[in-house]
Amino acid sequence: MHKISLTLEAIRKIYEQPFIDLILQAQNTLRAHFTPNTIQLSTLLNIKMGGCAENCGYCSQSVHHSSNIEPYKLLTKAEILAAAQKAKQNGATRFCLGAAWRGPTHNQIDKLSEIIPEIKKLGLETCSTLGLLKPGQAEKLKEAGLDYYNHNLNSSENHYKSIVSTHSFNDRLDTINQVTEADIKLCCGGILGMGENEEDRLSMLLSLSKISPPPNSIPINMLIPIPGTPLEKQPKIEVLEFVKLIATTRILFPSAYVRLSAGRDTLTRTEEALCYLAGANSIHFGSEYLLTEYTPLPSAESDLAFLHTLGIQPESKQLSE
Ligand code: SAM
Ligand code: DTB
Ligand code: SF4
Repeated sequence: MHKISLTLEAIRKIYEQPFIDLILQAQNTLRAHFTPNTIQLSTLLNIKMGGCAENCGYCSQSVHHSSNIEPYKLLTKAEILAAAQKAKQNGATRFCLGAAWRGPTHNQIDKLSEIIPEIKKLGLETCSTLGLLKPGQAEKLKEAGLDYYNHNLNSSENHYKSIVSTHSFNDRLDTINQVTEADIKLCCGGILGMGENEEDRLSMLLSLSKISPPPNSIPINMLIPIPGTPLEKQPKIEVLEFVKLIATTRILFPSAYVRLSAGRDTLTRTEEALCYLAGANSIHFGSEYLLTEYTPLPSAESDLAFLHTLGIQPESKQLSE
């Protein structure tokens, strides 16, 4: 089938329509592709904290910045599996391993290849976010049974240059290509609120749409300005702009999970509900924080109670009924 390629103007037309029209279109799009009132719950585990050689301006785990985190080395298989078991008990369906690496070594890929099948045996989907991949590594992860690889574009190509200098937007696209060529499903999104303008945000969506096949999972993060990083003083993005970007993402990627990612704890529960109305259907859930203590999450109990109030069912419950 001939695929019509999107343009920035077409994306802007979606984004700039009246707010209520945008939200309605997004919610209708969601309903045409997913069961209404369901949400995916994904639990994150930071398997290696801090000491990263890259200089991403948003990240507390970079050696170039002076954030206050306590680094640790790669967790053991037993530690990782214990966290996966807890995630399963809490009701998560996906478990994502994050590591503060520029990219993994072959030895680290081998270690993770032993752990991934064990996580799958628990009945969880597996995801990992390990940084830039070297040739052959995506294939190895695929052989181990990895379902998803997270590697974000994070911003527009133009703005990304002013946020990171130790790797390029093209380096990220190269890893993304390796992931899709190895037939691993792609989780790829970005961060809003890093000083980019509206055009940068829409251009990031355009870049996402050019990936073939497009991401199955799209995390939309709100920048958490972390003390000690170059972006520590960035003002918070307007929540309505964030919501509009979620809705636009939903419309452009109808069958992808759109994840309300970093920054959820900075929203009121009412603002969070607006994100679900705008088509977000996935959250990080069930751990104390995302990757570092700078990004706390509500407790699993509090999240489940809130979703219950909205009549939104976790996907896992749906599946088991
Ligand atoms: N090192 C790997 C990489 O950069 O791809 C994986 C871990 S990295 C911490 C995963 C993602 O976390 C980044 O791509 C970025 O989108 C997000 N992230 C990091 N710091 C953040 C912050 N302060 N606020 C919002 N998102 C952040
Ligand atoms: C993604 O897009 N967001 C998650 C996940 N992928 C790995 C991580 C957000 C990290 C927030 C920074 C922190 O925890 O310090
Ligand atoms: Fe942080 Fe990942 Fe950048 Fe390393 S590569 S500084 S862990 S965002």
